[in-house]
Amino acid sequence: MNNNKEIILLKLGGSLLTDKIKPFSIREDVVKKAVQQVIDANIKLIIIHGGGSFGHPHAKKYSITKGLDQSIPDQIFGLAETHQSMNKFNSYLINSFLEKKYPVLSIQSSSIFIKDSSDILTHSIDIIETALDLNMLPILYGDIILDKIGSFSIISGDQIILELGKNLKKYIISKVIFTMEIDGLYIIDEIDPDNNVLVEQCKAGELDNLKLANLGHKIDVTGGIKGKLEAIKKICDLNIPVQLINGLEDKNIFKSLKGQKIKSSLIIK
Ligand code: IP8
Repeated sequence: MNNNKEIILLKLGGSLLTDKIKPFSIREDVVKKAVQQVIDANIKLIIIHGGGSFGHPHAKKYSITKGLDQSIPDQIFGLAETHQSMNKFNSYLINSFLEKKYPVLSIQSSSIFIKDSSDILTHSIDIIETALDLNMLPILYGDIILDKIGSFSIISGDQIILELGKNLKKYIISKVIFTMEIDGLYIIDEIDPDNNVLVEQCKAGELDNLKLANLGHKIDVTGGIKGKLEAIKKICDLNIPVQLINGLEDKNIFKSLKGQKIKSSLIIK
């Protein structure tokens, strides 16, 4: 690893690493390839992964995003179960790195972030930065988040990225990479509406006016592509470019981490 203060945040999408249609199923080959590419790139970064088929089914069943609701049977148990399910998924990823003798540190988002009404607070950025100083790769994940008003919700991987963008002090984020199952943002071709065109680059301010192609969706308690675009706009507001890439394409993650050209969507301020 290099020792400068620039880092990349890499979001490994839950729908990439798991089969979102089949609860609690890891796409082992995809995880293996992603891990190898991160190791090969050997740069300073933070990984944030989504919930996929581990987080979303429990969160949906117990309406965790809506907060405390006494009318939902066993909701607090469901809260605990949602967290533990994510923990299990995260452990799989952590072990995949450790098996390759690569130093990673699992950081539980529910232990370092808390909600104070609508604001998300953290006092634990030092832990992440100290791990980076030690050349450890911190891995965070979408999780439950407790709320000081005596409630709770879900913190998505995208929200975590935004909080890191706002709070990291010693490290400068040069880019955020979102890995997905498609090459980036697709819009409907004006002339041929049956055709979809990849947006190779655009400004965050233009996102609202794009006629996005409907490429289907799977259960997602944190807002799917709409929620993602809102997070991307806020990340770009911090002057951090966002690249959307296809994590299934051979060596894409490696190339993106190394700044090599690939088919993708780049969104800038
Ligand atoms: O997949 C959601 O994280 P995301 C995490 O990044 C849970 O939206 C627990 C559903």
